[in-house]
Amino acid sequence: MSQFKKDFSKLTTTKDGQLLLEKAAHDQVETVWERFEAQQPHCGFCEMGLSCRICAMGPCRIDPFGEGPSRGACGADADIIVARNLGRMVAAGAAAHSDHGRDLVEVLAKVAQGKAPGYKIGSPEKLRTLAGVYGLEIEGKSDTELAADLAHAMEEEYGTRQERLTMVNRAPDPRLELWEKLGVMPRGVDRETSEMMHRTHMGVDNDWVRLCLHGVRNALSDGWGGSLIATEVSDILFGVPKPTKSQVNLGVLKEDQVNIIVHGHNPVVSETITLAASDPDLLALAEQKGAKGINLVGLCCTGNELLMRHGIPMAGNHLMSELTLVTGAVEMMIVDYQCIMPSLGSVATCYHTKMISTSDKAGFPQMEHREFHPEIALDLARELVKEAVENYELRNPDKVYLPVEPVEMYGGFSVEAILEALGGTPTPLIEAIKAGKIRGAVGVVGCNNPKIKHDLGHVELTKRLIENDILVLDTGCAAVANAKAGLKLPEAAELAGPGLKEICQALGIPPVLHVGSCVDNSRILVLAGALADALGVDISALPLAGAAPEWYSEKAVSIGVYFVASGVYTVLGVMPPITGSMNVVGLLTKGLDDVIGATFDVEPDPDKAALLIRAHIEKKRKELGLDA
Ligand code: CUV
Ligand code: SF4
Repeated sequence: MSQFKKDFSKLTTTKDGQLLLEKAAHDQVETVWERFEAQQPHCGFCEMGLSCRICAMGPCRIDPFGEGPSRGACGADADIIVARNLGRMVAAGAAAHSDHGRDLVEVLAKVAQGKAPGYKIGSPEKLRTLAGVYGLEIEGKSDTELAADLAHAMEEEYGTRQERLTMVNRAPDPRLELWEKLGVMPRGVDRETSEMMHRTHMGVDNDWVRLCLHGVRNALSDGWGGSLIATEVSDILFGVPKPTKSQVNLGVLKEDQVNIIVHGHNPVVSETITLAASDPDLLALAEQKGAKGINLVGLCCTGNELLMRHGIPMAGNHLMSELTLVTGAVEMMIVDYQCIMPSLGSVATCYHTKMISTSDKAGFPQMEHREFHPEIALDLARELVKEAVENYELRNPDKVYLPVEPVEMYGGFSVEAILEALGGTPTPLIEAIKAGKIRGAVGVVGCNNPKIKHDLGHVELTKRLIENDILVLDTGCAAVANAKAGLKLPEAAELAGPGLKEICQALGIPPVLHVGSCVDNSRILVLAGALADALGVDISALPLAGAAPEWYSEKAVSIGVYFVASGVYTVLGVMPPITGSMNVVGLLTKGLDDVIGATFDVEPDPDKAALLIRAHIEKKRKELGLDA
């Protein structure tokens, strides 16, 4: 038995994680931590970004110690190789978010054509707001006519014809001018990703600075493009999130109910499953099978989407996904795409759990593929829920282990909801910041990564920030970590510094606001833009920061880059594979400040990361003359 199996408290801070890891060992289920350990030591060239396998003259690698080769077969040096690798990470991340956005636009178009039963315009108000953003003729148009026009305009955003994305106009004017001046204004969502793949082909862009700048443009096409479209269209179809009570951790699974987990990112699938799970016929069938009900819960970002809009409980974040199955209490897991470990199907074979994949672009070993299309989604959702209910009989009670009670939480803080809590305008927030009651705000975002003790990075950093009167907005797996730690309850204001505590208590909100899924980081951009506009400054002048303490995914790289490119200083908890080029490291951690008004830092220790962020926020306050 390997070393780590003896002390699970070294791997995760969470009680449910530790207890389920023990059960996984007992059930002989292999987890991500075990496979991660088997990968040690990692390849040093790859860790530093110094290996290249872009073409068939390679693979090549550069010797960081200067004794071996300093160039690949084509002549690329360390700077070129590192910048190309980083650029391709941005491209993959931007593609993932933006393709998710496209899928939603397609549903919107089908709703307009009456070809998507089971979907509707959930927020006609937001539809009209967005139609306004795109300058569409609104007068006298029905919702479906407007939806058709908006879907068409958004499809154009993905293409080649535009000189700049329309969505980008929501950024403050000084930012737009800066992007224009630097030549990083995103033109088309797919175009920037496609151009990145082109530029990084052998023999195209071999200027590492230009490659990094295109990385900026590519990431902006995600943050202010694909991701923002994903968020806004989700709101149009499924409603704008409002503060909602919910519960989190493995305790949300119920011993006496049919448990269905939705996992992945796109609410297109999980929303129809939500409808089907409350179907009276299926509830009656569940009762017939001896279950007290149908319990739908979420995992990762599709879970965040449901939590934000319907208060559907959340089983856990990224590193908990295998362990949810180890409870032995899951009748069915339905996945769409992104962050779904290919190991899940094999974990499920130890239990009775049915595993269902649903996206034409995402297949997995040992899962049954049942493809969702808007035309048939509702029928398919009903069929799947029925099969889950029927599977309840096959559950083996001896294998069920649900050792924890769920933690209460609040989610649903869309920008609209935050503004509403403030009385309709950002003014009270700005006043609180000016008065120093709130020193600033930080977006804590991103994944889990076995390189960091599970949830430690998120929770410790968040606690240090709120203690020091810094408001935290979080998304993705960070948001789930903070919720599990009890930080998303109004009572958590007790853990905040005196100023933040006063504000939270007056408004009845937690000091850590759940803003949504990863594509909803675009909500943080929009809010930052609104604050900057209200103060008449650029985003980079605001006492704001971003943090991705436990990031793992290429999507997180794109997020980090568009945060920085939007003027938000960002601290990463995991080092990206760039240390092979001190030029690239220098640009990202220092040089960008002069160019774009923000930089990256890397700091795995959450206490130290909090100090870096606090120093940055105090500096920005001083520059704004706030504490004179
Ligand atoms: Ni999109 S991208 S592990 S599920 S936050 Fe979670 Fe969130 Fe990272 Fe993935
Ligand atoms: Fe090697 Fe250049 Fe080909 Fe990369 S692109 S594999 S460095 S020859």
